[in-house]
Amino acid sequence: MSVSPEAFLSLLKSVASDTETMLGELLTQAPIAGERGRPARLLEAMRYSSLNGGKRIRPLLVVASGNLFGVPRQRSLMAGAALELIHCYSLVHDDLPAMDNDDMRRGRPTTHKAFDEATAILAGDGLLTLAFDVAARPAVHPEAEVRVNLVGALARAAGVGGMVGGQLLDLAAEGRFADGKPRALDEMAIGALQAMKTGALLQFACAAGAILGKASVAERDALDRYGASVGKAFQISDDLLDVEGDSATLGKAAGKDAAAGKATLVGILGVETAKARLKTLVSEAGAALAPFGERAQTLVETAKFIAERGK
Ligand code: GRG
Repeated sequence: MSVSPEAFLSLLKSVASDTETMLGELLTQAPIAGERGRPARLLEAMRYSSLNGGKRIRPLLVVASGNLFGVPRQRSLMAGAALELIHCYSLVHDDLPAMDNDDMRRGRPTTHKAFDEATAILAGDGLLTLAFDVAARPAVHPEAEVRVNLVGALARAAGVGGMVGGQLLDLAAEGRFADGKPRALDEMAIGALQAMKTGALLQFACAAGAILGKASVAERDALDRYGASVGKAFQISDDLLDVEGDSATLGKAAGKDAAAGKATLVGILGVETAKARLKTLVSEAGAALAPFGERAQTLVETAKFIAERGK
């Protein structure tokens, strides 16, 4: 049975709303066991950076991949919330003057603009560390071994060999650590950089359902292949939005990649070829899910949504 676009959007909405509730509950003013206190300004900046915004695509991928293995929704949502905390931290730090220097995100001032740079750095640090606290909680899975697998995979996706490493490669390609002149990367190098910077967290989202559902190696591999295609599709569609989107709809500055001389696949391939590549990636994502048959229809729709999204 296929999932209609309307049913997909309604699921995305419900996951986004449940994620919002869960993040709100995780970010309460009252300290929890083991904490000494939660400074109000820091907590306010963490809430500002993670609530009331975001499509919550990553939690949706955790829920949808978990559904393949009958993972209870609340467990997937908790793992998804941990992942979303890391995603939100990365946006706060990425927007800082030392990185992308952006004033607007999700249609409102970035965290360092709404607060100040030091508070934004600490809010990002707070979100990052809270993510691992959340991922390690028994509410994610009653078995400690499963939680350890999840936490390890999350750390590797987010860290030096994943998102953080990819961010450094991106800044290096802009010439930040040398003469300030952008480096011309070839298609392979761009692909490798993007697989780390944005692909790793998306791929983790798909792996998370398999980890929580104690999937077989073959099932895990299938979701890895799906996640890799979705990660590439996400990046191309993000690059296309930077070229074709307008700042008002995006809720952030458009046209920044070209202005910074950033190497993107859209820049190398051209808009039309990039759009054709996007279509190929969506069908590759669907093909990777073949072992799951009809049960994977939500993930098929998610790949389409990611490729066609307007912001
Ligand atoms: C600072 C360690 C560090 C890493 C930053 C992911 C990243 C690395 C920076 C984000 C910059 C950026 C705009 C990358 C393009 C892909 C991306 C992550 C877009 C935003 O993700 P969405 O569309 O955002 O899921 P929402 O707002 O819906 O959550």
